[in-house]
Amino acid sequence: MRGTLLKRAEPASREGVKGATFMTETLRRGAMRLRHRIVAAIDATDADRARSVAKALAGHVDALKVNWPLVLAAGPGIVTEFATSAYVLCDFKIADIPNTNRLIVEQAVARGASGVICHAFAGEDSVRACVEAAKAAEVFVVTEMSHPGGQEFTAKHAEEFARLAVRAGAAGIIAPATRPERVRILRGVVGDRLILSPGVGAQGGNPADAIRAGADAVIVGRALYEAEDPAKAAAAIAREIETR
Ligand code: 3DU
Repeated sequence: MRGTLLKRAEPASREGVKGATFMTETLRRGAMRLRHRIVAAIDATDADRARSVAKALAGHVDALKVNWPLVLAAGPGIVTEFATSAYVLCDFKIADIPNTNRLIVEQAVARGASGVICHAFAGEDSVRACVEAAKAAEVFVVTEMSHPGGQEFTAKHAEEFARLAVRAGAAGIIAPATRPERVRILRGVVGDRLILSPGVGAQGGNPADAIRAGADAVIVGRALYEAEDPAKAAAAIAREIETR
């Protein structure tokens, strides 16, 4: 996977789903294509602001990550809305028994998600349930979290979580841009699986350092959706990455 990212198949056209409440089952989701190496976390809780940020970022980022703040504010239809023109990564941090995980992933995918994020600590059966339910959509597994508290528990098990992700057939892992040295170690565990790294900007991580350490893309929230000019902010991050 890694190294051939730009050669991946184009995501299936989503033209046919405009205005639809659910995506049709026949639409095949494609793998994330990493041209800019930026995933935008749209955590704005004003739905109109979220929509305008998403629109401004078109052509500047590779995916839109949607988390509970926006889904609770705007409703799950926002996933379908964004999915008409973007790869939508549903960051629901899924961490339940296998049956509940399956139900959550099925709903996210039916709404248009091309990828979902789950936790590993619920166990391999729970992660496998996500991978099976996702079908053509991609599953990313959280390893070590990027905030200071991520060192209390997740860091101690991050390598195990990464190995579990590989065994379960996940597309990749989430690893902290705030600790590039940990990204480097986790890269050694996951081989060519994708690594997406949150923690850039507001949490203090540097995008170039994360990519240099082995991340395929950085996840950026506040530094984009709170920016006066989100497109300009994304372009500046892309430039930093290019000159790493
Ligand atoms: O700190 P930011 O505003 O750039 O947002 C980071 C996003 O990535 C946010 O949606 C958060 O929930 C998510 N995330 C982490 O920050 C750290 C993790 O370990 C996993 C996900």
